Amino acid sequence: MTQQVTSEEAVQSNYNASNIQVLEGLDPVRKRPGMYIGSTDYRGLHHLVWEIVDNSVDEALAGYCTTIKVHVDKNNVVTVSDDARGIPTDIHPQKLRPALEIVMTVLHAGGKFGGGGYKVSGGLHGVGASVVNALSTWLRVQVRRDGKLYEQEYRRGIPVADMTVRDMSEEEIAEYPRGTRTSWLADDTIFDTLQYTFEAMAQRFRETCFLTKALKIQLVDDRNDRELTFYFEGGVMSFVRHMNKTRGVVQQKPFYVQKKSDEVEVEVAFQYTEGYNDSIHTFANNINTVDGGTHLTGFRSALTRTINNYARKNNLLKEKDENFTGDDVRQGLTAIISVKLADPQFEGQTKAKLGNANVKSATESVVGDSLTTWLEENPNEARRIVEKCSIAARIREQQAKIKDTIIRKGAFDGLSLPGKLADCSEKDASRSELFIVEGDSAGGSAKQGRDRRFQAILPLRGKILNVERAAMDKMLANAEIRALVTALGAGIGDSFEVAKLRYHRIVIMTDADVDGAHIRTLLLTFFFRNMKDLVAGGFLYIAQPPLYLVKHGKDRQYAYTEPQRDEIIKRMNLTKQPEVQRYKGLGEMNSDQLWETTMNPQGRVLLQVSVEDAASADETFGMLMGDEVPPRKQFIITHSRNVKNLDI
Ligand code: 0RA
Repeated sequence: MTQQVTSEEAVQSNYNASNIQVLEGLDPVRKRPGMYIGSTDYRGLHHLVWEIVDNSVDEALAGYCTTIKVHVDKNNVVTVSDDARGIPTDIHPQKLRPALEIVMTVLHAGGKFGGGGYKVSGGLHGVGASVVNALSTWLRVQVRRDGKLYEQEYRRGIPVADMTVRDMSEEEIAEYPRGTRTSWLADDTIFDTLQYTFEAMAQRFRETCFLTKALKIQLVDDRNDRELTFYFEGGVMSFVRHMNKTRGVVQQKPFYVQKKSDEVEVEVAFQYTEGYNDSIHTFANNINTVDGGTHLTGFRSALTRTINNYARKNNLLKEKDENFTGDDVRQGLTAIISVKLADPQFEGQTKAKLGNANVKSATESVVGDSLTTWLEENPNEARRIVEKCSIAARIREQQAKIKDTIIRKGAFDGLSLPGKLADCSEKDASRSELFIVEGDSAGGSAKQGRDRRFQAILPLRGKILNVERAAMDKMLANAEIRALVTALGAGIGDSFEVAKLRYHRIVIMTDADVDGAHIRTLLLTFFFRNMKDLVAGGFLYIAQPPLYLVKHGKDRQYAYTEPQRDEIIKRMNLTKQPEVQRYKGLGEMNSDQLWETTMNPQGRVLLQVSVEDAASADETFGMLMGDEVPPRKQFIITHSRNVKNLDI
């Protein structure tokens, strides 16, 4: 006997009213599926499976589910069944419909029934079964609990009829007593393809089972008679072994810990390989946090600290030796860091970075404590790990030396002058100037406007420099910087020789905007770090293009500051309103104006950059490279001196 279950109101008002409501509810999903599942290609199609399976995995995380079965039939109908508590079927007190129907037909209804545990939020995760329902030609959901079988079917998200309930037979109870079973056919008017990929599903479920220790997932594919079952007693330790299957390992047995600290469940495994790269994967509530976050930070700091402590204590690092760096201890490391917590905060553009601050200390203390003990208890493994770190440290030191020698030997010697340098005809360096100009267009104006007898122009593409802003060592590989070093002709680093400089006035000429300031800062830093004597010798200058042009009839005057502009206007015999032009970039000036205002030694303003001593310069530039603006401004004011009308 099948019985229709609805509230009295729902029975009285027939199905139409609620149909309309449902239609409105899931309409946005069918209109813009990409917003809910990312795309409508094969990835979006698989997202439907992840969505339904993840709901069952949530039950496993809460301790109510041991087995999930995923079945794909010959017609691309997917069935996911679990042995969990079953989606609630009782009547929702406000909506007066069965909870099951609400879960399946109302957007984001899932969380409202959440029985605590480690529910996730944000991103594309947990958009709910209703999204799958909306994007399916048909879907059937069945809940078995307490000897009863509840069922409802939908077409494109709309119920075909009210939920039914009946008693199960003895056989049915014996076969499948408890849980939720969902079958659906994805809508081929929405998706480009209905072809599920066995490998993609296997990979996803394998990973899910690594991360959910007690969970078994069975994957059955009727299309090609394939079947796989995943279950890993070792949790993330099995994950690490799996990743290292094809790698040579330094450690026999992976390090493993699972422990709760400050309401955060921390599970970590790692194993060193013979390789040189690290392979560290992090998860929060089973979500792959590809951009890392607080769990990764906590792990890294515990690893570095604990290995250094162990090596010192056991005299494997001698007094004269420096500590291992983070890079040293991570070389060849394969690691899984998995945390579970009640309210994960996902940050960043792709919401793939864990932000909860307490997770750092939780991970750090769990890993720090257990690794300290583990190293004591496994002296052979510990010795091999420290040896591996020592090799990494030695390689690092040697590479630094090699780099140094290459630079000293003059990697830049013998290179012909860069193609984009517009050199001057003067050969006497003391009479020659080099303008380093931001951008090709400003470079063009400067080339036209200059006095080619003694002024050379080197245009640099600013963007490229800007990207490399953080990494000084990378700058040496940068084509723009190499051009600069060759143009100057005096070497770099320890081998830099002022006597070889091809120009005695090196002028940085950038736009008066934020980008220009960035590039200027970067170039200043570069010179301080790699050509200190050039700065100390007073060879470096900053051009000062005017900020304003004040026009009044035939009278044209340039102002370099705001007060100067006002002063100029005040002094004019005004017969009408003067016209004030604000220059935003060098490109706004034609070549004659650029010459007249900025490059012509008769009348231009140059700021000479000087440093008291090279040591403090580097420190200052550390600060300059920070994101704070005030110190940067201050530097330029205190360490620059106005040099007007340099005589040539
Ligand atoms: C919240 C509460 C309860 C069960 C579920 C969620 C649940 C959801 C899904 C989704 C797929 N399989 C599921 N199994 C269970 C039950 C609360 C109770 O009545 O004990």
